[in-house]
Amino acid sequence: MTGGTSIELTQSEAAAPSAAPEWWRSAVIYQVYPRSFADADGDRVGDLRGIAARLPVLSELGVDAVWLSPFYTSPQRDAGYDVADYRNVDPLFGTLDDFDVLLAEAHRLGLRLIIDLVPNHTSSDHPWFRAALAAGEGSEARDTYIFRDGKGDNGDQPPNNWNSVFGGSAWTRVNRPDGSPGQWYLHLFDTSQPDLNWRNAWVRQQFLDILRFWLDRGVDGFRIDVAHGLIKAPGLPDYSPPREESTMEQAASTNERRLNQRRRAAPPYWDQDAVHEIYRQWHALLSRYDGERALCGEAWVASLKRLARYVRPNEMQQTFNFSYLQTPWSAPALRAVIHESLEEFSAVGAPSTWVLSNHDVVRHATRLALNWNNPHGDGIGPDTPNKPDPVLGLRRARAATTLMLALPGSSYLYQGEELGLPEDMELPNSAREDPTWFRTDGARYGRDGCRVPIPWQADAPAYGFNTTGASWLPQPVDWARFARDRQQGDPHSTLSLYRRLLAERASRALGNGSLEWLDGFGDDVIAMRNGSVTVIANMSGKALELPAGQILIASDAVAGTQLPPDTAVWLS
Ligand code: TEU
Repeated sequence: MTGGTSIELTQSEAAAPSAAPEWWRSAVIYQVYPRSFADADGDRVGDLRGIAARLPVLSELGVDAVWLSPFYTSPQRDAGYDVADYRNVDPLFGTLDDFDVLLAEAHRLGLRLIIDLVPNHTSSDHPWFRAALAAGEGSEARDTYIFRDGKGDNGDQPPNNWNSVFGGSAWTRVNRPDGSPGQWYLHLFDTSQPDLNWRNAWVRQQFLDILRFWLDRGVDGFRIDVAHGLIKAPGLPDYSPPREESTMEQAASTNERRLNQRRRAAPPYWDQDAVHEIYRQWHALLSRYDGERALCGEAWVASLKRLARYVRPNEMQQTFNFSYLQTPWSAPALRAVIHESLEEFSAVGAPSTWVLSNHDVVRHATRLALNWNNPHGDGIGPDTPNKPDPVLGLRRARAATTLMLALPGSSYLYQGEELGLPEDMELPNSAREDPTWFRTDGARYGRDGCRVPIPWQADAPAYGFNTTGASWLPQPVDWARFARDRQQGDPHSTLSLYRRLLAERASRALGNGSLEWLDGFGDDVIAMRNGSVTVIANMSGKALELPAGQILIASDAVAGTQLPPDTAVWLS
């Protein structure tokens, strides 16, 4: 792919020739995790009024859109991804009026707002699930979820061998009204998150109505939770996960490993072909609204080729690029995933997206310094051996973001990464809330370490998260140095770096640009051009002589023309 052949792939090719490309083709979208952003009422958990008050800060930062993680009515067993009413706001976060104010404020500031839709499962507190339980076996109401008889003489074995993403079986048995044990229901996540039956026409109709409810209120789009999971294979067959990679496979090149991965069949609960029909229907609904409304799918699928199917012309507009997020800090691996992403997404006329952090993964200022495998969702905690070096992590994170924001397409940022926030690796176990921790008896720490409320002011209670000083997850004692007010006036801070990158990216229209690889810098260096900007990222472990040009932005200090290791620059 390098070594002589340079590729030219344009993200805006698929846009209508005369019209400006749609906003979502190039947008930088900032993820707000409402529990941990800003707490206006001081009840330990962030809220919509807190977010509305801080929106000007995001507009100044230079992002184009905000994605809000769930704020709906919910018993909060999975931090709001367990929804009990899709058309209301949980009192923890405020009211529908607060939502309308927040949306109006976003639009006033020129920010788009997309919200999180959770269609794979509801909360077990949802009236639909309550009705299904009450209605009994074989009823229409039961058919809205996935109930099955158990195996074994007394039906006391789960219907199949599927495991929950959070650990343990994916099935829970319920009692009949007379107290005797009855059927089992499927939950790919927590017991409190029963999976809906998406082969049921009534369920589909309900979600069209829910989409309309929020579209009518004026949202610019939706992030679709577990978009790859709605349809399960007929007959719900047992699944045997592929054996662990052999040493030979581990030694294989990144490209070979990628190919091997592709050959593996998806589990019978992920990425079934029949799921796409749902998104075609949603696409048709959104296109009846003005203002370029968009769907972004959260789909953890095996390959970029399978992923691109979710953004074919009549389906979603975007899908998160988790292949990119999961790529280690290695130039050959990053070159391969960037090349493949641009190729696969442009083949279907969609923009590529890029993301380094979110509320489910170890923050990239920590993850990029890992020198061992940390499986997705495991997290890092007090007893984890061989913790990554925070100085190296932050240095690589700044370089990684400098590279990402130069790429054509759309990028996602997760609240706090603009402050260089690391994973909280010392969160006390007694404070944990992620169901992963409980369902695995503490074998996996889970995701709380990336969800700690963010610091605004160095010298205020809860670092300015609220005025009471209490927060739902305790904040580390040494986070004053990451506080936004400390970084504001400091030209070397991570916040200043993000601001400069976003401003330059916008003024040079890099999101709608195209990428050309540059040769001659060696295998361990990423060198590319996007429009008027040359980008060099040094992963080689030694200093590198920069080509001629003026440094526009450097992720860290550059001495003369020597680019230090783990540093990236934009040159003009
Ligand atoms: O995540 C879906 C998903 O598959 C994961 O990334 C999952 O969180 C991870 O594997 C856990 O180890 C979405 C949401 O982003 C996540 O926060 C929710 O918990 C999950 O769906 C269930 O709604």
